[in-house]
Amino acid sequence: AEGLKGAPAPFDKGGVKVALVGYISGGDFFRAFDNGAQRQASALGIDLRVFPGKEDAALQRDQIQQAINLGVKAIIINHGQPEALKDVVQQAVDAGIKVIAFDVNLDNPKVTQIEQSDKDLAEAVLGQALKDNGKAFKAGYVYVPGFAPLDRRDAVWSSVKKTNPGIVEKARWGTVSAPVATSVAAQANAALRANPDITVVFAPWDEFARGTKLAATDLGSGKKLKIYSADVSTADIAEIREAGSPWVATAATNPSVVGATSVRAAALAVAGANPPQHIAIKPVLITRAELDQYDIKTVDELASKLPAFGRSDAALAAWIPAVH
Ligand code: SR1
Repeated sequence: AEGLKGAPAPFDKGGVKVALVGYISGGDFFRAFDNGAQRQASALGIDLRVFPGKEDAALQRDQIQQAINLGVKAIIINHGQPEALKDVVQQAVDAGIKVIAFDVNLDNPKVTQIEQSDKDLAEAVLGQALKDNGKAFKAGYVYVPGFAPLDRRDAVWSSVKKTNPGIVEKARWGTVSAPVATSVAAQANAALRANPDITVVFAPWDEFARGTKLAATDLGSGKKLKIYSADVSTADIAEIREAGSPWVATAATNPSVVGATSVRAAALAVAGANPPQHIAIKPVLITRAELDQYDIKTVDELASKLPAFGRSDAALAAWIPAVH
């Protein structure tokens, strides 16, 4: 293994084992997160062991156990069900392993928690929805409780409805069953058919938005509907910019930046440099109008146009090579 010149132990010798244990298997967000994590790990000479999730809490516990047995120095946990993980995470902590949790609240003072400032994210995109549609409209909402980012975004949706009693939530749907977009499309089809007066849908995961768009297009109701989401990928940008697309705005971080930041936080912890206990990566608002105005076709072009989207200043150190 190649060591990293000028880096603190154990990175000076290289081959530091770190595990990345996921919960959700599909979708652009999680693919890009893993790519960013892998790029940052390679730059640090980390031997990253990736355990893909299958939306199976028992499997995820087992994978954390496997990572402990492998002798990893750190474990990054990407989503999951807190109650199924807390004791096995405590075992890792007791074994001296550093734990970084992205979007799953493990409620453990020894664990660094990372999130995408979900409150800001939901406020930004719902602010755009109010700007576009006024303060009174019939809405659809896509939600699955029990996932930290969705619950934080849900708190903002509840508060926006409370402040604007003219917003009426006519239907609610959502599932994390893979493939998510296809499963959501079937639900959205029924909900939109039963509630033809819905004009706005808040779909705060890009897979939710993609499924809802699919249903609206099938029903021919795309023209009178506007979809507001979270997340962005190159495929999402194409869907948002498609002629007549109902998907008009999203608020997002760059998921590969979030993956890279998670690995940097793990590296700092392993080097004894104590990363902050809570790291929040700031999202940006992305509207179809702006994508069209600057003719942005890819996530890389978005990062060049909006530097705040292309990087995070969290968990940096002089010895950690930057990845873009
Ligand atoms: C089921 S949770 C899905 C969300 O996780 C990440 O936070 C992404 O932003 C996605 O929206």
